[in-house]
Amino acid sequence: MTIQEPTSANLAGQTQGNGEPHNAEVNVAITGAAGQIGYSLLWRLATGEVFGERRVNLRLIEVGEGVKAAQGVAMELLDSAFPLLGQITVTEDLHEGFRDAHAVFLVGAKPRQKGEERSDLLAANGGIFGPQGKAIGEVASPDVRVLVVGNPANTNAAIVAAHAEGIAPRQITAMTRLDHNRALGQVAEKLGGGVAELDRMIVWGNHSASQFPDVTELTLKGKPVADQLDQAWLTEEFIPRVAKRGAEIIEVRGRSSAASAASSAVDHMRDWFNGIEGEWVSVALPSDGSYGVPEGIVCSFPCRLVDGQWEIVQGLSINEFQRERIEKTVAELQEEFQTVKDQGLV
Ligand code: NAX
Repeated sequence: MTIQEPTSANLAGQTQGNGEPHNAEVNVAITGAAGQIGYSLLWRLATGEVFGERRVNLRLIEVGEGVKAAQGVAMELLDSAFPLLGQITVTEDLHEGFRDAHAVFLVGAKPRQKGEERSDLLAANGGIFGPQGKAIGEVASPDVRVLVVGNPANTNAAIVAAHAEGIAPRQITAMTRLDHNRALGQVAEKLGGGVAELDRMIVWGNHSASQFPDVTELTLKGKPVADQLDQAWLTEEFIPRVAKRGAEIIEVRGRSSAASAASSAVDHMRDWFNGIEGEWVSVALPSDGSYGVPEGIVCSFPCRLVDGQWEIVQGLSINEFQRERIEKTVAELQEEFQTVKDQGLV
């Protein structure tokens, strides 16, 4: 299939100051489009929920048997008759998929096989995310926003950042918004409030069991709530539950989280394109050394949006409990980073 060129690609994602987008269409690439997250995500992207009133051209990037399945997904998208849905492209070719892309969701990844070491998994994914990063650098729109969902998401994003020449590190992120949303859900249930009344939740570190969901700065209707949450509940229930929620979902549902993952990916990209006033969300991005996290590793931080770019919230005082938890998850990220460095992937 051919791809229609965008009318004003470089202005995508920018607004006129009144919240209205300049340009009429946006090119969106999704790898792993035939997977279960893709099956939920694509419908949300086609509605206008993320990119507003712009025409959405979807590039569904798949491999192997996934290509035929993605063609079926494309047929269903067509059958949904979305007024804002433009061209749908199904491809295995990274250059075709990423050409002039303004938003990229890297969802497809190689899952860990039985008996496989963590280093094997990192190497296998390096073989996927390195070439994807390179192709993004070569053909995507210069203002492209990239969200890595496929696991191990943080280190996969570090590999993308190392290969995406000409793309600023801050344009490449990994998803910890699902962990953030899971943490909000747990606290809202505990306190009996709505998630919309909560702000300043933080997830630090890796999208893995070592992550640190942190309520130290959390507010409910603008007022701090840490004092209302007892330490035993936080350390024995809340933190492990959020960190291992993925495994809990598999145990109960029989399959991994897909709709909640897609929903969080939508939240991440919608906020990035449209802005969020003053709010904090958790975003994994290449560290600039903030909070002692070594530069280059992709770590989840509290972030807010300033002029369309994620900025790490600065100046938080970190107590001993937080320091210990942050160091633990950062140590895991450093180890992963070192492994892919030794493999020549970053
Ligand atoms: P599925 O196995 O349902 O789908 C994955 C799809 O990716 C398949 O259709 C496969 O053909 C395709 N694929 C594999 N390699 C590819 C490549 N090189 N290029 C393009 N497509 C490729 O998995 P799904 O449940 O959709 O999950 C996708 C990924 O998200 C997994 O790595 C999973 O671990 C990860 N997750 C990350 C989360 C996060 O918060 N960061 C949460 C949800 C999810 O677990």
